[in-house]
Amino acid sequence: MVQERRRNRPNILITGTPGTGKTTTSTALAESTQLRHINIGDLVREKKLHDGWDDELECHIINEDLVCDELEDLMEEGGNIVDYHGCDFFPERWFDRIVVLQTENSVLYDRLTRRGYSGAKLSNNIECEIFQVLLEEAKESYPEDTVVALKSNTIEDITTNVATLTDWVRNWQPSS
Ligand code: DAT
Repeated sequence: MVQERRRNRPNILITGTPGTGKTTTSTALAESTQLRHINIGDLVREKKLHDGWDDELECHIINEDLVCDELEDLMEEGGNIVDYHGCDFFPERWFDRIVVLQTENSVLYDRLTRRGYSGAKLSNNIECEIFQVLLEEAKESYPEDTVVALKSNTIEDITTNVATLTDWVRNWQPSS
């Protein structure tokens, strides 16, 4: 059995389809709470925690075990905002809050097109959002009362979400 250890600051996972605003939201939240922002995509590239490049999906093939090993000590310490478009391979015990960002299809389409996505990469991501893949994945992987879905269509949504999450961080207390 894995022994529960107490952390003094919470760990938050910000997830959602690419383009829903995870990095923008995490950056602003890290600034307002002084928590540490960990962008998994950047970490995988910087520390080469992957098994090469997937030509079809046009992304690195993430090595989930290496990522989890890399993060274990930091997560145990607490005070992290993890930013990634997947959530089912992290240990459940790591997170106190799982935030799933959601964006209307037409808005997301424009954002991803502007980012240079096209063809299968674009349609896969739009489908991922239509079918609420990340919300389902989060609900299957974590206790339901720790998962929250937040709209991320406009800049005002980001401001509201960051304010709500900042309040939550300030009020968070370690479980006894
Ligand atoms: P992600 O990290 O989920 O891939 P991002 O934070 O990089 O997303 O945002 C992608 C682009 O969309 C970026 O140019 C900022 C913009 N954006 C994200 N969320 C937004 C929102 N709620 N309102 C307006 N623009 C947003």
